[in-house]
Amino acid sequence: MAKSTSMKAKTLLKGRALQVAAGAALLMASTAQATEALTIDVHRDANCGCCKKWIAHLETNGFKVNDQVEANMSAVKQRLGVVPRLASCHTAVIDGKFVEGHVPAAQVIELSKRSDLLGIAVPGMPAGSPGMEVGDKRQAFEVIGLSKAGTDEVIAEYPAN
Ligand SMILES: [Cu+2]
Repeated sequence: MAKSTSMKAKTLLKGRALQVAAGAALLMASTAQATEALTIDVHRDANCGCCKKWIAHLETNGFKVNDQVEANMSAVKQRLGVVPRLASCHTAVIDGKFVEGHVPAAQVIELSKRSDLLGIAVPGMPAGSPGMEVGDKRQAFEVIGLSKAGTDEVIAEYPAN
């Protein structure tokens, strides 16, 4: 009797080891996927300096940026569903969702987990946001999410306390 119990325990252990191995393989696969998902298209005007600085911020944080110079940014915003109240300078697209303005890389990464959102935005051009550094000036700003229903949600507040 004792022998069969110990056999059962061994089989369970073996099963558990297999589960752990499978879990590790899954984890590795999802890490590879996350790296791929970091490709982002950025639409901007030719002479936009702060747009280029924001692109540099993304690249520093591991993104691969497809830089696209546009003749008509308001047409691009309209096409991508950026409502006028959320508008800024450049408009990026990742996984079919828009990223409007000087959004910090952390929120761009979090956007991949939000299938309920059309996109996120930092409206205007607040000083101190990524790509809008003006000496030590730190203007408070919010990252706003636009839901598929058309409502706004505050995703993050800066400066973070
Ligand atoms: Cu700007």
